[in-house]
Amino acid sequence: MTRISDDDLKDAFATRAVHAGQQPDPSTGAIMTPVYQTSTYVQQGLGEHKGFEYARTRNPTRDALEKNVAALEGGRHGFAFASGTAATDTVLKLFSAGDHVVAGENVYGGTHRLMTQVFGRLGLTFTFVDSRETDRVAAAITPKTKMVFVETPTNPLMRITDLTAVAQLTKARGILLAVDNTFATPCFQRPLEFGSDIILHSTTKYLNGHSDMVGGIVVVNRDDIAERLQFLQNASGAVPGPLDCWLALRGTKTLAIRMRQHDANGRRIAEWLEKHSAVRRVYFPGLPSHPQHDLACRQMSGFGGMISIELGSLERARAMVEATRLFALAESLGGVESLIGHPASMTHASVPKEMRDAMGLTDGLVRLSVGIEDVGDLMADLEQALARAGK
Ligand code: P1T
Repeated sequence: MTRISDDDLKDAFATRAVHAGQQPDPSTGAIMTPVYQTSTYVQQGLGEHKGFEYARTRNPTRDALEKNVAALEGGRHGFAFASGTAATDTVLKLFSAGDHVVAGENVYGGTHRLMTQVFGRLGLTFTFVDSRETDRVAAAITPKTKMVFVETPTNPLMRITDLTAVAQLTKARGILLAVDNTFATPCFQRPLEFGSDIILHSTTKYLNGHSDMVGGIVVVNRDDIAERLQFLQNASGAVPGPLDCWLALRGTKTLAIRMRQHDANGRRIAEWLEKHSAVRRVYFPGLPSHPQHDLACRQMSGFGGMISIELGSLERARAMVEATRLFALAESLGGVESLIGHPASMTHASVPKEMRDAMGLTDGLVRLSVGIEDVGDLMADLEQALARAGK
């Protein structure tokens, strides 16, 4: 199992981002971990090898990424997957038919679909709750519950779960707390420090940061969960290729500096949008007007570039997303380039409409992934697009 060393955990975040899990290549001294583009490894004799037998089971480029992200989260073990969805899929395979999971109602649409339309058919049961209210999480737990699964902040309504309070609840009941940390990244929030057990990421997003691969990762501290995840990673086989691992690893090296810029741009744009007469409501945990701003400040050290805005109607949302010039209309988030999306018809189309409406995930909601471009240019682009959307 790829367990990271104490040395990888002792440095500050930005140093870990560049160095943790990285060794010069033993055969050449190459400072960057090579793309070990191989499916298998020659063995010296029966049962004699260098720790690598077959690339579904282990690959040195993947090892380097797993150790790096584990260190960023302050965890001991990392397991990389072919997508964020494959990471979630593998976590759900820790459980068996009849087991119950309490999940935040505002998880990514694909996560909701995986839970209800794949694992639901296989006998896992799910209760979706508004995890802003710890009491609702507590009330949903039954003797069959094995895990609480939340995103915080959520995609796209930017709801915050109180990680300390929910971890107290799960620990007291001997069940697991899994946190999808894709939006905050370990740069701004490290859920293991608040008592969570399992951290998930779509590395497709901020960790890679350049919108040039799809991947996922799971980080844990507990050896028993790590052993089971390692078994599932190999047994189910949804592993990433070495080039995608390499791209994610190149991305994490600049995570600290990129997140600073996403955060600076995000705050400026959220404050400006809040005062804009064409915008009905802004969802951004960094705004003092966000109803959970104090909680966000307690468990996050920055807020990044994800902002959602309510425009009041599908027509206005459509007009805006079709009018931007720098913000590209696209699924996904977390890259250096700014994106704009319409959650109800894009990322969350697989969530039933009644559930979307009840949560406030309306047809008038527009989501921004603010990149690291010049903030003045981004604001000018949004200004002209909002003008096209009318009042
Ligand atoms: O797309 P994939 O790498 O499989 O990751 C799924 C996923 C998991 N968790 C969160 C919080 C996510 O946002 C995602 C993917 N989200 C998008 C594609 C999106 O545009 O929101």
